[in-house]
Amino acid sequence: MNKKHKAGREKQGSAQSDARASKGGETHQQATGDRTILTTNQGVAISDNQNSLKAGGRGPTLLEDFILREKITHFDHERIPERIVHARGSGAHGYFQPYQSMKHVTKANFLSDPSVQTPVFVRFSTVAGGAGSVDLPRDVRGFAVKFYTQEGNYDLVGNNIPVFFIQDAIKFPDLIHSVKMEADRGYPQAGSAHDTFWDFVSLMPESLHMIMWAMSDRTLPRSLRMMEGFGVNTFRLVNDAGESNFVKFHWRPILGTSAVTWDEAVKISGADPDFHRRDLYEAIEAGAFPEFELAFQVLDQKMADDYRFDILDATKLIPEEVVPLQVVGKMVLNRNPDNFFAETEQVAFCPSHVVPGIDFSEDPLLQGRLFSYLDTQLSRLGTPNFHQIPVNAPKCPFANLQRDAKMQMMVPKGRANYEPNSIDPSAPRESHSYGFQTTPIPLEGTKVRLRAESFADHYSQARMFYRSMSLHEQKHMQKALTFELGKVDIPEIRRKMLGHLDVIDPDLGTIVAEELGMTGEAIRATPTVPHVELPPSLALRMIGKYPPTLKGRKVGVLLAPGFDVEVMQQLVKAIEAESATAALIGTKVGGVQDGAGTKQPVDMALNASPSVLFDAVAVLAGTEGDRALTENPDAVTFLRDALRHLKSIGLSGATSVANRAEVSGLGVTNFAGAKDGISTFINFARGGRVWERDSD
Ligand code: HDD
Repeated sequence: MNKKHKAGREKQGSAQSDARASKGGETHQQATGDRTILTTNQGVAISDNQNSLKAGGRGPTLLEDFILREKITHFDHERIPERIVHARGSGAHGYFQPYQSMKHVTKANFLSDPSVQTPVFVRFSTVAGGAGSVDLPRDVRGFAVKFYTQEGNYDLVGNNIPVFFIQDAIKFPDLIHSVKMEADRGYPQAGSAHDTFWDFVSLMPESLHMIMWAMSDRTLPRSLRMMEGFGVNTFRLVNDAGESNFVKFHWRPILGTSAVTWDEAVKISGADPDFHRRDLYEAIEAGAFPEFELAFQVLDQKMADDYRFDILDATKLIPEEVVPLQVVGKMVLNRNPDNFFAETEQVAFCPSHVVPGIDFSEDPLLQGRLFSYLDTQLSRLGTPNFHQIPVNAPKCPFANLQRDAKMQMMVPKGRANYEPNSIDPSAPRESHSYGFQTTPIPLEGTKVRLRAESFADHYSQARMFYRSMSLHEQKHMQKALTFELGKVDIPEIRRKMLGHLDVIDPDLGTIVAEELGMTGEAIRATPTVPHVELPPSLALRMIGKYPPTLKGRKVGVLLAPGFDVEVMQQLVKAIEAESATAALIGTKVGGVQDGAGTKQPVDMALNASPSVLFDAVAVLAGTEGDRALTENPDAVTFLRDALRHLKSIGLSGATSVANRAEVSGLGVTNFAGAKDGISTFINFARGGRVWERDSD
């Protein structure tokens, strides 16, 4: 053996010496004391995890190396098929607790007793992108909640938008094929701005209402903690007396809703592709637990019959002004997953997971979903035993006579694996009193492939949504449509879309046509039924719906040499008093010298912290530091972008860089100049954006 290589081998081996395995009859647990010894999956202690088994130090690797083969084989199979939709997701544990008993409408135990906390696991997701895609494409967000109730698991698998693109599940594969990366070229990743998606939409007017939502600020959430959630489909609630009502489920974020602008989304995607995942994780780690209130819209059969639209049509919503929301309880997300794969990736949601007291409607989209999710878990997780994975397992006792299948973790005892049986009196039996009872709904009809006429109006609610928006929100929608259609190569598709927009709102159609340079080129769309004028619903807006707050938001404080440390301390205190976070940014991550010459620590470096990552910003500098910032393009862009994105901006000694960036106007506060400068800055920051500055 070559001497040099032998020496190398021994050096590495000696580093492991204290983790050596059993000697002289000791088990490896005994040998290690409190140290965990590395073993194979068969429990055999490993003596060397640095080198594979070779014929000589430089010789070929031997097939006999069962330790190498076990490790590599396991690694080779680490990935499982990603979800066909909603592949990119972030999860959290928490609990749900009702404010009051909802017994009068549902017998579901977890909604009946205000003293009961039900554990939950939540997974937020984007729809179109792969598991490794960025957090901020323009996309719908999934909002799926698994309630581990004492009567079994209940999954509320919703989105952050209350309506859906299609009415019948048979169109789902077409919709998803059209929005995902194109079949031949494999792009774009996680984006709807391409020909196949808009081709599909232009041919499927039922998607237009959802398109209005998708082009609104709802699809660019500032944080997963600041989104509303919706069950989308109509479900039923059933009480002890067997009375059933229809219900729409809503989630309301305690922090209110916030969105980023498209320009911010594009820049954040580069600066921090994990923006949402990080934000959720950090908030929970910091003890700022995200909270959401669950609310119901309950309708009896008569209200449903009288409603202008069919409650079985998932492309329609019921405005809060028509059926008010009843707030039912609160969900608190207070624990991050211990392991991303084991929990967030392996969690399996199915709308068919319901508990007594909750039942389905005949919504044809929901009916298809009841099949699809169970089916997809079989392909993703590979076995009908996916319910045994800890994140999926009920937390109440469960027992039946289903047996075997891949990855069976349980060891059932006895001979009785069928029912009825007389040989095991303790074997599980059905229970008429506790068991799930399907609501008896009389059905009649002819077997047909048909879309009900009551589903035919595709334009009225699309128009209502657009007309309900504030002017700022309408502008964002116009721009989104112009951007998305601008990325469509085939002019015919753009022209068809312009025709639909003309029906939804002629002004919207005109503006988008102008912006595309296609005035007068729309292909007329002819609705099958005339649309109706609906009153606007202000509850559909994001701007102004929730009280202004800085709670849960992040303020970026850029420090340059010579800054006034007292101002910094007062500012940080004021930010924290709002239950917001102050992020200290330095031109160098190693720290920045304050005015007294003391080096102060910072959280992050300017070149990795553009102002798009923050809800408001401040720049604190001494004379030298201010001068240096004027020469630093990152600092100038930091301020310019904050101005462009209508953020509250605070300045202390940073006059030159502010001048260089041409930063002035409402919401730009000089701490030295203004009386109560810091509180003025905070006041503007609470408002989210200084809309008055929107010159556009
Ligand atoms: Fe779906 C996943 C929400 C219609 C088929 N869907 C999935 C997830 C959410 C939704 C949040 C991710 C769950 C997770 O985090 O694991 N889907 C919706 C909503 C819909 C909807 C709100 C309309 C009301 N979905 C829908 C239809 C079908 C599917 C019509 C098929 C007929 N959805 C699936 C799926 C997925 C899924 C393929 C992929 C991964 C999974 O189920 O577990 O089965």
